[in-house]
Amino acid sequence: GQIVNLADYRPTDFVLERVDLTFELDPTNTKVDARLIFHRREGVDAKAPLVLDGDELKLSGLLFDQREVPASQYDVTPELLTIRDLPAEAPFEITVTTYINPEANTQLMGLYRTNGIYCTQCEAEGFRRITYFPDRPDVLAPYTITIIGDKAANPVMLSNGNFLGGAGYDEGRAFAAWFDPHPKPSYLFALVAGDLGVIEDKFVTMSEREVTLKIYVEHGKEDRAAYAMDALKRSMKWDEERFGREYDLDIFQIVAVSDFNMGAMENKGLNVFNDKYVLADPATATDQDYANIEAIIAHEYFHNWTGNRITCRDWFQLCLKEGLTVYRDHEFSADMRSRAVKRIAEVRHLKSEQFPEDAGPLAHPVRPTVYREINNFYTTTVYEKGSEVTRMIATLLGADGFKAGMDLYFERHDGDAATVEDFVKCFEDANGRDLSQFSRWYHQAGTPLVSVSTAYDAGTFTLTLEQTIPATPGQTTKEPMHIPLSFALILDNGSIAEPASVSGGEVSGDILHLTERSQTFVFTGISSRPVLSLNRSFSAPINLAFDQPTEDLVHIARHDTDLFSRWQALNDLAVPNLIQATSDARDGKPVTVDPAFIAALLEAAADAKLEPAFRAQALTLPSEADIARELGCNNNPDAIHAGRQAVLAAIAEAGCDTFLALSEEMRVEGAFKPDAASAGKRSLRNAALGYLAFAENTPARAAEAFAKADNMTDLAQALTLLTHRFPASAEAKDALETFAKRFADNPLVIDKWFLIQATIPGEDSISRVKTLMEDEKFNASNPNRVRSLVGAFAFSNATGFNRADGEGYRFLAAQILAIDPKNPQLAARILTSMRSWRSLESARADHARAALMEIERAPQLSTDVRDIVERMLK
Ligand code: DPP
Ligand code: ZN
Repeated sequence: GQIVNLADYRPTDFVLERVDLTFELDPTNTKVDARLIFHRREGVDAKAPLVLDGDELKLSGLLFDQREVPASQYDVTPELLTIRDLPAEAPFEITVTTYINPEANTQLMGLYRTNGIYCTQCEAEGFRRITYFPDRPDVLAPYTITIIGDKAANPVMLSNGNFLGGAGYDEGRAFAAWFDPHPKPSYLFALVAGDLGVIEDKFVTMSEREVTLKIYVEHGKEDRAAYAMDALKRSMKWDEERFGREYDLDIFQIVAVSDFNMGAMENKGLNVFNDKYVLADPATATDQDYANIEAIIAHEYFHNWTGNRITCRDWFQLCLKEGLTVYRDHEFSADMRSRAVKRIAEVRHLKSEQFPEDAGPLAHPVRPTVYREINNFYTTTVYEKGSEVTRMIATLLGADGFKAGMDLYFERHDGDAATVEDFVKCFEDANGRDLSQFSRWYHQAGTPLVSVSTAYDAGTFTLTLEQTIPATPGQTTKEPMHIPLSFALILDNGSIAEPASVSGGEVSGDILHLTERSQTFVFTGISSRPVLSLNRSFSAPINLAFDQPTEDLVHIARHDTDLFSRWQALNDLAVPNLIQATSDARDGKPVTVDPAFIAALLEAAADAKLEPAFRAQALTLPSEADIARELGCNNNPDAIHAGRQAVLAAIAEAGCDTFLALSEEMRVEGAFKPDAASAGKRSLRNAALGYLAFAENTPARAAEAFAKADNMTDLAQALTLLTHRFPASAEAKDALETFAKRFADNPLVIDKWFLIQATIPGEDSISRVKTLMEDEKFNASNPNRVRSLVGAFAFSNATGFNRADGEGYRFLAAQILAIDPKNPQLAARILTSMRSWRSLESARADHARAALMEIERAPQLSTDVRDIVERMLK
C-alpha cells in the first residue's frame, strides 16, 4: 500500500514488444510461462534494471534468451522482480515461470475458479497475480496465448483476440491458442476455461465484415442469454451509426460467471460478466434487470474503442475511459428507450450515490492526483460524474462540435495510452475553443452550489447566479467553474419567452454560461413576469439554492417542454414537504402536506398525454437518502422514514381514485415483453399499487398481485410491498416462502429475496439479516450474495442500519472484518456505505465512529479497507 502520486508519473525504462503466455491449467497448481520481449527505451541509463510487478507470487524459473539467469543477476520478492545487467540496445527475451493456485484465490483478482470454471480479472492490478510483469496501463503489446488443460474438464478454452487453433494433446489433455494483434495493456488480458454452454450469432459490420458473436453461460442457461445477445448486436450497430466505430476482430465473446467483484469487464474481444448482467427471462428478471443488461452489455462493448484501442496512460486517468464510456452507454439507452425517463433515472442515481460521495470524507476529483489503493477509485465520481463532465462538453460544443472532437480523439489517439488533457485538447483543437476553465470539473472535487435570485420589472428579467464549491479533503479553496445551465423563461400561457436582448455573460441558445463566482444576466423584452426553469435536463451536476414559489414549480411541472424539468419541479415541490414532515415526525406532531403539491403530483400521474414511465417516476418520491442529503446534517433516519411514510399516506388518501383507475388501466396484456413501453406501464401500475397499499391499509391487494404476477417485475414488486408495508402479516410470510421455494435453485433470484428482506425497515432488520446469513441459500464467498444481503442492508435500509443503539454499525464492522481477509475489494466497497456517517445526529455518529475505529484497530487489514476507513475517520 504505497501512496501513488500523479506527479511522479514517468514512462517505463523498457519497452515491451511482445507477450507470449503458456498456461498449463490445474485447479490448485497452474503453471504460467511468460515469454516477454523487451528493449531498453532510448536514452535510458544502460545500468537501469528491469523491474517487474508481482503480487503474492513465487518465482520458479527465470530465463534470459532461454538461458537460466544466475541468482546474482536478480532480486525477487512476492511483489517485485528486479533483473540487472541487461543489454543496452538489443531486444532480449525474458521467460518467467510461476505456479499459481486458482482454487485458493478468493480475492477474485488474477486467475481464479468460479463454479468449476477458470476465469480471470486483471483490472486494475490483477495481472501481477499471474506472473511478474510491467503491470501498468501504458505498457502495450500484442499477446499470444496457449492454454493447455484437461480435455474433459475444459472443452472451452478462451482468451483475447482471434482463435489460432487447438487440438487434443497427450493423455486426455488439449490445447488452444489465441492471438490478439491489437497491442493492449495487461489489465485487458483474459482467460476462461471450463465446461460451458454457448449461444452463437453473427454481426456484419459497416464495412461488411462478418463477426462471430458468442455468449458462454453455464449449461442449461443458454436461453436466458438471448436478450444479452440482442443488446450486443444493437450496441455494435449503434456505435457504428452514432460514433463511426467498427469492431476490429473476427470474434467477440462474452462469458457469464457467478463469482465476480464488479459488474463486468471489457477484456479485449473477451468480455467477462457477472452473470447477473447477462441472464434474463420474464420469469426471473425484472424490467430493471433487462435495462441493466442492455446498458452494461453496451458499456463493455463500447470500451473496445474508449478504453481498449485508446487506453489510459495511468490509473489517474480512469475517467478517460469510464466517464466517457458511461456517457456513451447513457446515450445508447436514451436512444433505445425514453430519453427523458432515462435522464431522470440517471440523475436520481447521481444524486443518491455521487452527491453524497462528493459531500463526504471520500470526496475526490473526477481525475484524482493521489491514491493508495486504485481499487477504491472505481467510484461514482469517476464513472457518473465523469459521464456528466463529458455530457457538459457535448452541451458546450453542440452535437456537431462534440462529434468533431470525438472524431479527432479517435484519429489522433488510436493505439495510445492517453490522458484527460489529451482528450480535452481534441475538443479544443476541433472547435477552436479554450476549455481550460471548464477542465476544473476534472480537478476540483465537490458539488458546486449555485444560488439563484430573480427580479422582474417592466419587461426586464434579471437573474443573479452565484456559485460556491464546498471544501473537500485536500482542497480547501476552489476556483469558479464553467457551469452550462440550460434554461427557459416560461410565460403565463406556458409558452417560452424569446428575449429581445441578453446581457451579463455568454448565452447561446438555451444555455447560460456561468463562469464567474457571481454573475447577473439581464433579459429584455419579456412581456410578463416569467417563470424560470433552470438546469433543464440537468445540464450541470450541481445543487441549486433557489427558493422558487410553489406556484412557479407547479407551472413548470405543467408546462415545461423539457420533460426532465417537469419531473424536477415535482421533486422540488416534494422536498420541503418531506423536510417538514421529518421535523414534525421528530417532534411527535401530526404531519401535514401541502395540497398544491399533492394536486400537482396527481395531475401528472393521471395525465394520459404523458408516458407511463414518466408518470411512475413522478410518483416516486425522493428517497430517504435523498431527504438526508437535502437536510445535510444532524440526521435522524427514523424521523426521515416516519415523515416520508406520512407523506406517502397523505398522497395515497387524496389520490385513491386515481390509483385505483391506474391499477386497472395499466395492466399489460399478453406475453411479457421487456421493451420500454411495457416496462413503463408495469412501473406505473406498481407505483399505484404501492399507494393503494397505504390507502387501503390491508395486504389483500398486494397478495393478489403476488398471486397473479406472471413476470418477475410484478412478483418482486408485490413481495416488496407485502414485506415492507405489512411485515408481520401472514400474507408476507406466505409470499416469502412461496418465492423461496419456487426459486430455490436460482441464486440470482434468491438474491432478490435476500435484498427485499434485508431492506425491510425497522429495528428488527439486523436479526432478520443475521438469520438469513445462516440460510443454506446464502454463500459468504459469493459477492452477489454478500451484496444482496449485507450490502443492501447497509446501503439501503436507513432505519435498520442506523439503529439508534449503534448495533447496525457494529454488525457491519464485524462483517467487514470477516470479508476482508477473503475479498478486500468487496469489503472496502461495502464499507463505503458509511461514507455519510458525519451527517448523522450526534448519538448515532458517535456509534458510527466507534465502529469505524474498531475496524481501524484490527491487526490485519487489507490496503483496500485501511484506505477507506482512514479516509472516513480523517
Ligand atoms: N472496467 C470495468 C467497467 O466496465 C470495471 N472493472 O467499468
Ligand atoms: Zn467501464
